[in-house]
Amino acid sequence: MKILRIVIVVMLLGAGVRAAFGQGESANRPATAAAKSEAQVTPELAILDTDIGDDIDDAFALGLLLRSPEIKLLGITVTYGDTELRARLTDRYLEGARAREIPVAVGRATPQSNVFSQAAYARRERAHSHPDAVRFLLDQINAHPGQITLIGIGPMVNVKDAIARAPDTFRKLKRVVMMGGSVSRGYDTATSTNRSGTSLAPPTAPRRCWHPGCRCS
Ligand SMILES: [Ca+2]
Repeated sequence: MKILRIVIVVMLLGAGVRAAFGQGESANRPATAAAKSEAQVTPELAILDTDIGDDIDDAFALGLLLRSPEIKLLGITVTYGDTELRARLTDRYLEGARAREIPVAVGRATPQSNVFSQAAYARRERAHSHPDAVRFLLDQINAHPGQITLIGIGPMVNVKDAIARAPDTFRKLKRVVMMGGSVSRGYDTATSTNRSGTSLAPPTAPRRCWHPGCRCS
């Protein structure tokens, strides 16, 4: 029943986002006069790195981003577990929100210790190929140096891989905003509590974000 309730919430969220966009316009293409006025403010460029599909919070975060005219979402990179299935879920979500033009890139698959609770929702989207998340992220950073905010709300697998592949490029991000969990203490001791889902990846990725040259919060 819990899974069913979460599925219903996701469907309602998608319907709500669709209704909010009304005339088939995405947040990046506002339709009303008031929205056009808001759009005159140059939006912040952002990329969302997410493990959407488990708890509902990432779906809410994506909905908020799509409804925020002050942010231009350049793309979404999915991370952790069955990433291809997460990408299909994201495609279906964006279709419901009439924002399918936003690119979805897929990170490498990893072992998954929690339940992919929205897998049934994701499987209703047809399977097709997606660009590589790390390549997409680095290409976007090079195309917009010093302008992109990376919002990390999933385990830092893609972040870790991007730093390992091209650390100098990664430092060209404007900033990184993430749910980093316990960065310095980690979760390996008996006294550690309150594990953040984002910290399921080794803590080395968030720690590296704090290196000189990376503005991280
Ligand atoms: Ca998450």
